[in-house]
Amino acid sequence: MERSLTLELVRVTEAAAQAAAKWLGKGLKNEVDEAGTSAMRKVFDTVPMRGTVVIGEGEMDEAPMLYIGEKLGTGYGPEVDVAVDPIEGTNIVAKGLWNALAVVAIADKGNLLHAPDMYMKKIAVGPKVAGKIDINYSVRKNLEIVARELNKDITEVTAIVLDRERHQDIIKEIREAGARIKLISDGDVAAAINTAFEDTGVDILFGIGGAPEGVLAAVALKCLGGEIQGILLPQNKEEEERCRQMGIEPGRVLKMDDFVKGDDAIFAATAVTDGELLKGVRFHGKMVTTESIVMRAKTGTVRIIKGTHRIDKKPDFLAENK
Ligand code: VTB
Repeated sequence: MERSLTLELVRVTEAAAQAAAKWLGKGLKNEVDEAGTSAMRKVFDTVPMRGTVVIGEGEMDEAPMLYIGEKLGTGYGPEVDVAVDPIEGTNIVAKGLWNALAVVAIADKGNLLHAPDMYMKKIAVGPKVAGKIDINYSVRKNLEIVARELNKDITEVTAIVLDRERHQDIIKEIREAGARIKLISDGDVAAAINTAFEDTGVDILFGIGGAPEGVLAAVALKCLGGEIQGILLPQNKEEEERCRQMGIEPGRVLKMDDFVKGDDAIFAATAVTDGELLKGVRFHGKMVTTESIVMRAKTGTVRIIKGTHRIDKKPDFLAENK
C-alpha cells in the first residue's frame, strides 16, 4: 500500500472533525454524526484508492453514506478495506466532553475483521505490556501484570473504563485491587490508544464496548506496538448466527491478527474535542486548527500533525463561515 495514503487519510479525518466540531455542546448527536459523515464522505472521493467500507455507518439500507459495502476513493490505486467511525463519540461532541475523534483505518483488501455492530469485551494495553495480558485472567491479575511491566506499584496503575452499569463488577475489582480508575462516558477508541502513550496517564482499558470500535483500536495499537484482545458478546440468536457466519465461535478470544491481518495498515484520527493526547478543533475566524495522529503499521511511524485550515479557501461544505 502506498505510504502517501497516510497523509491523504488525515485530510479525511480533519474534514470530519472540523465539520462535527461546529456542533459542540448543542446536545444534537445526530447532527454531529451527519456533519462528520458527510464531510468525511466528500473528501474520500479525492483519495487515490479503490476502497470498500467494511466497518461503517451501518448496512446499505440503513445508512445513506459510508455504509458497509460502499466503494470509496478515486477508483485508482490500491484495493483496500476501509473502516470508519466518522465521529467516535457523537454524545461526547453533543455534550462538549473529552476524547471525541474522527477515525479512519485502512488495510489491504481482506485483512480487516468485518466486525458486526454488536458488543465486544475488550482489554487493551500499550507496547510495554503487550503480549503479557490475557482477557481471561482476572482483572486483578492483569493489573498486577501492568504494574510489573511498567515498574509501578498497583496503586499507581490507572485503568480506563466506560461508565456503564454493566461494568460494576469490573470497577469493583479494580478498586479492590487498589488501582486508579478513569470512568469515561464514551470513546473507547481514544481510551485504547491512550494506553500506548505514557503521558496520557492511562495504562489499561477494560470493559465492554462496540465491536467495530475494537477493530479501529486494533489497527491503531498494531501501529503503536500495543495490544487489544476481544470477545464478541452476541445478545441474541441472530447475533450469535452472525458470529458463526464469520467463522467466530462465541467466546473465542480475538487477538491482534484476528482484528487486522499482516501489517499493511494505516490509522488516522483527528480530535474533535480535547483529549489527553490531542487537542480538539479550534475556530479562529477564518482559520481552524486541528490535531491528528496518523500511523502506519508496516513501519511503525507515528505522526502527530497540527493543521491550520483556511476555511475561506475551502470547498463550501467546510466553509460555512466564508
Ligand atoms: C463504546 C464507546 C462509543 O459506544 O464503544 C460504546 O466507545 C458502546 O456502546 O463511543 P454503549 O453506548 O451501548 O455502551 C459508544 O459510546 C458510541 O459508539
